[in-house]
Amino acid sequence: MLRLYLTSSARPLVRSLATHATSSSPIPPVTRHTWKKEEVKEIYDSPLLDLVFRAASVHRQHQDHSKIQLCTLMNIKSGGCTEDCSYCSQSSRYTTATKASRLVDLEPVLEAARKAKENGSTRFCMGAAWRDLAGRKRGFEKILEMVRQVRGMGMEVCTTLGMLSPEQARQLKEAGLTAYNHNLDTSREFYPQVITTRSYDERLQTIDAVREAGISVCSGGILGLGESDSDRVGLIFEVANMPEHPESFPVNALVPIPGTPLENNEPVPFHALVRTIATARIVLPSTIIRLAAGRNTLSEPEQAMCFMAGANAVFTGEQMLTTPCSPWDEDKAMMGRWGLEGMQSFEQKRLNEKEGLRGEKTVKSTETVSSSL
Ligand code: SAM
Ligand code: DTB
Ligand code: SF4
Repeated sequence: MLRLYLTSSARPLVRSLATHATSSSPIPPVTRHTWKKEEVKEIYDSPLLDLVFRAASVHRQHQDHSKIQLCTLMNIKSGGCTEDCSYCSQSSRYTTATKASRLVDLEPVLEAARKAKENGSTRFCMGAAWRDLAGRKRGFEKILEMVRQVRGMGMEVCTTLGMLSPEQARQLKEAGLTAYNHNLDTSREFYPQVITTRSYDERLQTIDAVREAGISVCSGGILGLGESDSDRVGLIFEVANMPEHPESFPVNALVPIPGTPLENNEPVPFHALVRTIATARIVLPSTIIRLAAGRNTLSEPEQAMCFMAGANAVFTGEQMLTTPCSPWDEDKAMMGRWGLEGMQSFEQKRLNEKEGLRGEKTVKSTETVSSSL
């Protein structure tokens, strides 16, 4: 597949992709689910500008590259988590500035979701610092109500609550959950150096339960953990061979948290972030690639390069979970400068099909966004 683009016999294809915006491409969009690790590595290792060019071409062939999905996060249950994820401010194993809290009430959640919608976000994601939902029957019922009500506002609703059973996934789907975030975080090989309290296969089981319940899967990773290029390739290789590609692939850059084992890690080199995004874009052509944690440390031209390489979603608003987030007004102004617009809710074709919404009117993120977009 890669050689098609790199050998001299592929020149007409490269030209057709380059001019895709103005002519109808003769190449039908293809999504593969069987990738060899060497093939992913060959893409990742290709000359950086060729890689970005190819990713941008694939992006234009499969999706509207002028649209960015705006998602707002809310931490609905902070800290005190029993897991030992070595990057996380919310693990009870480390002494960090994050305090443990109880599950928040419904009203503040609805208020935050309304504010997010008014500011142009079309997805609202609620995170809880839990290993799983065992023994949390009342809390889970409260969360199901949060999901129902936020979905009722016409927003896409996502949660990240730790491990799920198939039955819990089914109940979330019934309540109207659009997507569930559960990251693989890194390659299978490097994973045991980052987390020991939950296995890679347990993560895959939750992802399977989510997919089988008909919920969109949001699963990606985190860079800057001390992993190698081969681990970044390994992460993409894992999701590339899933029976369905995740509808969304978040790429987090480690935000070093004082008190955690990774507090002194060096930032991930920017070229490695771009290579990861571009490779994911090529291998997962219809997936939304989410530029996630750490984005506020990137300059505007760096963010623009990530969008060029195929990133098409961001977290925006007042806060990530415990770390800073780029605010709506800055993001809207930046997007305006680069000719980017907010995605409507349920605009992603695969997600729309999963929700059985084909033809149904979607909610415009721009409805409530300033005309500067
Ligand atoms: N308990 C849920 C779980 O682990 O699935 C909660 C969501 S957890 C905070 C979601 C993801 O955020 C993690 O898998 C990791 O990729 C990312 N993340 C957490 N802390 C981070 C940090 N300090 N820097 C960057 N990304 C981080
Ligand atoms: C994801 O991959 N990144 C988001 C979302 N999914 C839930 C969370 C990032 C958290 C960053 C660290 C913090 O704010 O605590
Ligand atoms: Fe707990 Fe999630 Fe943080 Fe891991 S990433 S310690 S599971 S809150």
